Amino acid sequence: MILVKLGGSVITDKSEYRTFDAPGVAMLCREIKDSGKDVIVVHGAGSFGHIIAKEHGLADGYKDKSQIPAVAEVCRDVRELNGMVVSELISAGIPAVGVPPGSCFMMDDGVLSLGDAEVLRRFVDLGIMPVMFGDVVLDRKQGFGICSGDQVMERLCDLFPTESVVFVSDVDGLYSTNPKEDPDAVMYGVVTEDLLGNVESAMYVADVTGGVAGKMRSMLRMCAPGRDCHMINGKVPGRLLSLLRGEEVISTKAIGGD
Ligand code: IP8
Repeated sequence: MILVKLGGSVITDKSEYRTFDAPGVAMLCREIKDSGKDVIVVHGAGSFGHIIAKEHGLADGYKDKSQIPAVAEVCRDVRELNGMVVSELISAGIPAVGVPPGSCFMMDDGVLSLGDAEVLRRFVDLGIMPVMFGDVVLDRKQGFGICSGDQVMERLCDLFPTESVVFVSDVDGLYSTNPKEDPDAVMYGVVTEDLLGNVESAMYVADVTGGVAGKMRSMLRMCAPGRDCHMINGKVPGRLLSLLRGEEVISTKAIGGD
């Protein structure tokens, strides 16, 4: 199994509330189909989740009743986003069904638990891709919390034999600083725990689920013998397809877990 996370930056415009990049997502779905590989897609929330979640402090859990309408709005928005991603997958010829983590699973103090995930396994056994995403998830300790698609990826790795993990972003890989603002930003071909520890403080974009450094930590946790973990640019036509075919592409490869 190959797990592909379509990041919020590649499927939405993160700066504009609820803007979906339909042509971009259609291209990525076709590339997944053309690869012929067994893939499960997870996606981020982008501007369908982070903007309202940040305004109302949803990542900190339940504080007071004023947050509740925002919880419902984010749940509605990320489900609509999921519907659009699933539509593009189906149009590309991939049978897919949305499985909202917040409607099916729980968190314990910020940690998502999928249990035995019979539903996910049975969809996969039928040849249907279950598509989960970053969501508001009920939390036994904090009332609710924000579960990132990255955390969903980590749980899926435990459930399915996973040969490869791909994070699809809107930049070529991991940079020392924001490459869109800093012409001197340096891209790393490889990331390890040590490197991340050294460069993390200079890193950019703090969204409600921890930004780039959080994503890298998640990738490093998923590293295991016999499993490749890459971050690539999904805005470049053909890059995801090449990586899925096992070709060399521009990427940041996470190394750890041995
Ligand atoms: O975009 C965030 O998920 P992510 C989920 O995968 C929400 O980090 C609702 C902001």
